[in-house]
Amino acid sequence: RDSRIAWWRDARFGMFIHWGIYSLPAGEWDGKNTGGYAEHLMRKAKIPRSTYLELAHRFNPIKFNADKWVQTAKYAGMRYLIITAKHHDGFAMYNSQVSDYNIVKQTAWKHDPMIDLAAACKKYGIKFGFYYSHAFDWEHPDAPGNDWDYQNPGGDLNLFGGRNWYDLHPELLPKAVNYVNTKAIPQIKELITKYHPDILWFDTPQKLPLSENIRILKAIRETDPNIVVNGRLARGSNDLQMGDYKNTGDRPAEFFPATGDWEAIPTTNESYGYSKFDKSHKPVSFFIRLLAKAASRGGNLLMNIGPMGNGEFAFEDMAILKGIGSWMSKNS
Ligand code: JFZ
Repeated sequence: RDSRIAWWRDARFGMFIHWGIYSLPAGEWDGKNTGGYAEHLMRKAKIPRSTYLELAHRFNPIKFNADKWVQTAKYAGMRYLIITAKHHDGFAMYNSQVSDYNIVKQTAWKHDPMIDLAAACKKYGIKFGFYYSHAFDWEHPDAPGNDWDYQNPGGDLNLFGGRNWYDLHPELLPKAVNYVNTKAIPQIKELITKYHPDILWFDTPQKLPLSENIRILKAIRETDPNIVVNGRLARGSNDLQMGDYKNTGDRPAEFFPATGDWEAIPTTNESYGYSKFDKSHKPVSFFIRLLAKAASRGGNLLMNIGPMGNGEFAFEDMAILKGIGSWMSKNS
């Protein structure tokens, strides 16, 4: 583990990117602000899978430029980059052979941005990796989370006892196992073998039983034992996490210190995915202080930005990144 995580310990500062077909409506559905996390649009508005797919048909980020994204991260002093390969909506933002529910098959753009980003990161010496929502998947009929198209556990309705559905209703377990076997594990293996990521980032593990999370970790280690894995792969709370390091903080712009290797994930405003309504961006000085605090306590900062549906970084995010970058060039 020490040799696996060495680069990550040195890196200190990374860019987190939440980008998906939800970036296009940018928090708006039926003329209303869905509020909170814009990447949760489908769940918040209870959008049927077939309607949600229409967003993909319209997704055409012609302004996307991998070199620009990575150069901006580099200028800000960031040394690793993690982007959503699949968020909770279940939509693969890369060319997946495992599922047709992907950016190349379903969008007007028909392009795989992860090939470009992996290449750009290599070119600029930035470590590269993926966020993959292994537990929550609102597309797959057997996965936890979607209780509007399906009667699946783990969603908002308190179906099957809510949070601990797998303890109360073990008869539902085979469905989740089927999702993990047919989508999650094959896609994770596909991401590893196709793009050779340095790090994989998982989330909301409490939606699956620990046994499934462990099976996923085993599959990763068997495919490539050198990949760094974050703590949210298994178990939700801060004390009980698996993987190579812990994640802290339950509110986007905050963190609390932990012991050992840890990482906080502040976002520039209060949403991870781009929201046209959320203008609560923190000033540059906030992030510079946070960076110093994290470094002094032995942690990493993975700062999130939400690019827009056209493929460009939002103006507010650019201003923050440039501000951090100019401070970096004066002070290091
Ligand atoms: C999750 C996601 O649901 C969200 O969309 C985003 O990707 C974020 C990085 O992770 O949200 C969380 C997960 C865990 C906590 C809070 C929000 N937590 O531990 O309090």
